[in-house]
Amino acid sequence: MRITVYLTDNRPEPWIKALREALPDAEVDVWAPGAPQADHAVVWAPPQQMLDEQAPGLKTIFNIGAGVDAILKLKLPPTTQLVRIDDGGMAVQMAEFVCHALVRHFRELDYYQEAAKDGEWTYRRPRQRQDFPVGIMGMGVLGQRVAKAVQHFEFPVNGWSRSPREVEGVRGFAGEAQLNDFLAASKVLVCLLPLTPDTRGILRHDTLSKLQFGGLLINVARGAHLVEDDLIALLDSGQLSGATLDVFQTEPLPADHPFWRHPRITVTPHASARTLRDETVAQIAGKIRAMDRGEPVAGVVDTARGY
Ligand code: NDP
Ligand code: OXD
Repeated sequence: MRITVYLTDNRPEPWIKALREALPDAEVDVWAPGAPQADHAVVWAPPQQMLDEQAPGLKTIFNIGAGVDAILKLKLPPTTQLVRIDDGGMAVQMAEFVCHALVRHFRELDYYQEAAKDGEWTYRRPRQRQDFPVGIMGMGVLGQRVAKAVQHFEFPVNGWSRSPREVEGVRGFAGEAQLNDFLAASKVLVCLLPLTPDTRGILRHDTLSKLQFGGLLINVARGAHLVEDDLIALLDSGQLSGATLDVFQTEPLPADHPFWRHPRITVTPHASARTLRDETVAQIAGKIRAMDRGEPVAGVVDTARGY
C-alpha cells in the first residue's frame, strides 16, 4: 500500500513518520510532481495537479480537518472517496472554547477584569441562565459535543440542523422552515455549520437580528458564514452585545481589519479546535484498516451535499 502526503501549512515529516509507525506495511512519502501512484492521499489544501496526477488509482483522500470546503473547490477524481476527520480530538477543544466564550460573557468576567485593574471591589447583578438560551447551528459531531458541554452549565440549548435530529435535552429545529423559530428562541448563537452554498453568508443582518435582543455570536465554523459589515452594524446598534470570532473571510485577519479593535469583538486565530496529529493519524490508520476489511467508515463526505 502506498500513501502520498501533501500538507499546506504543516511540516510533512512528522506526519510521514507517524503514518509509517501506524501503518508499518505502507510506503509513505511526501507528494511531488511525478510521484508514483498511491492508494491513499493524506492532504490539507493540496494542489489540483496532485489530484489530477493521482486520479487513476487513488482510492481515498483523507482531509486532515473536519471542514472540506477548501478541497471541494478543486476537481476531485470521480472514483475517489473523500474522508474527513470526525472529531479526532477536536470536539472537546470546541466544547472548551465555546463554553469559555459563553461563560465569560454570561458572568461578565470582562467587567470584573477591568474593575480589578483599578482595585475596585464591585458586583454585577446575577443574571438568569434561562435568559441566555444557546442556539447551536450545526448539530453534527462538533455541535453535539458543544451542546453536551453547554448543558452541564444548565443553559437552555436549541439545535438547528438540515434534517431533524433528536438530541437529549436539546430543543431541535430543522431546515429553512424552522430557522426563524430557532433564532427567535436563542440569545447566544454558536455557528458550527459546514460552509456550503446553502450556508455561505447565513450570519447576516436579517438572521442575526432575529436573535433575542443583546445576543452573543460565537462563530467557530468558517469566516464566509458571516457578513462582516452586518455584524458591526448590529453590535454598534446594541442588537448584539458581543461576538467571539475564530474564523474570518480572510485569514490571517489583516492587521487593519476593524474586528481587531472593536470593543465588543474577541478575535482568535482559527484556534478553537486544532487538528491533533496523533489522534488524526490513528483515525486515518484505523479507517484504512477498516476499509481493507470491507467495513464502512465514518466521515465519508457527500460531495454533492458539500459536507
Ligand atoms: P458535521 O458534518 O458533523 O455536522 C454538520 C452539521 O451541520 C449537521 O448537523 C448538518 O445537518 C448541519 N448542516 C449542514 N448544512 C446545513 C444546512 N444547510 N442547514 C442546517 N444545518 C445544516 O460537521 P462537524 O461538526 O464535524 O464540523 C462542522 C464545521 O466546523 C466544519 O465543517 C468546519 O467548517 C468547522 N470547524 C472549525 C474548526 C475551527 O478550528 N474553527 C475546527 C473544526 C471544524 P444534518 O445533521 O441534518 O446533516
Ligand atoms: C477544520 C479546521 O475544519 O481546522 O478542521 O477548521
